[in-house]
Amino acid sequence: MKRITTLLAGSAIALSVTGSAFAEKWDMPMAYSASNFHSKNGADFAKCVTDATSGELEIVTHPGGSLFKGGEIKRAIQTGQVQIGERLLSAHANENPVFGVDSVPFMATSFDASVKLHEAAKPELEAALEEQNLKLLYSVPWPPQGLYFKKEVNSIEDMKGLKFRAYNASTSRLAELTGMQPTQIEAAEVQQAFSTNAVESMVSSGATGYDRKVFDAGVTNYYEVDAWLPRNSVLVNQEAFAALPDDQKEALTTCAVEAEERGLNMSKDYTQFTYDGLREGGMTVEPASAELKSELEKIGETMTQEWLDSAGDKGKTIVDAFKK
Ligand code: PCA
Repeated sequence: MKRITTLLAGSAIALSVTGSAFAEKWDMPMAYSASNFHSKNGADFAKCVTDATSGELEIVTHPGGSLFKGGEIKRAIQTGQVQIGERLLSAHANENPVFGVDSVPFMATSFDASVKLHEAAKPELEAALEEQNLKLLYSVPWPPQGLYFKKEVNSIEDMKGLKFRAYNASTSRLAELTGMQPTQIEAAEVQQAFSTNAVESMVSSGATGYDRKVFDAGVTNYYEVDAWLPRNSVLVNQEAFAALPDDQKEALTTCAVEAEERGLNMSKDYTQFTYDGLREGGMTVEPASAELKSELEKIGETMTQEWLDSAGDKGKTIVDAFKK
């Protein structure tokens, strides 16, 4: 923020002005820990915008769900309680199945496929967001999803009856189809949930287990499944965006393009880093057994069909573009 001190000519009165009359400060809620790469990338994005506009548009990030919890962030942006924020869009697939496109098991299982699927889905995603007074600024995938347990697990049989932490409808459905009992819990509360035995399992990336130190909460095994790569999306309230001068709009979109690219690379780097971190914490990290993987793939086929049924023509358009 600019501080201009003007000494009025011929008088001893100093007038202190903070920024210009139109300087804006935007608070940007984010749901994940400050040390997570999404949060660091968001802080870099915020600095990029603040610098590019010489502080005329200052963005301040609030990680860890400190301003709004994950589940509240999207609505807060839509209603203008905040102008901008980051959210795991797939948790809103109940509003529009298109939001769940990145969480269909085994549809896109690598970083390259995730980028391709996102490009294929973007027109439909942007249209769905526009209906809700939202604009997509950038989107960054989490590392590939695998399974966490407090015991060794080699097949779906071993998972039956476990209490399972879900983060969206698709992870709840996966639990149902594997005979587990899902409860939706914010990433910020995952360690607590494991340590009190409220849950005994979850599907997530190495990142969230590492960020939340689940090895200190009795979690012993991580199985690499590479089932899908869900995305965090940074969204802006459309009216707030439209009200900005052109140079500030441009700063936001230019910094967003950079953030999307940088975030993708950070996510790739964080994958191995967090597997190593889980091992250092005492956990066993290994690929899922062939049996477990093929059982999960079968469930993936069911869930792909369910998603296609719910997403209708739009879903088909996306999948056709993705498979091209
Ligand atoms: N971490 C987030 C979403 C996907 C991921 O890898 C979570 O577990 O909530």
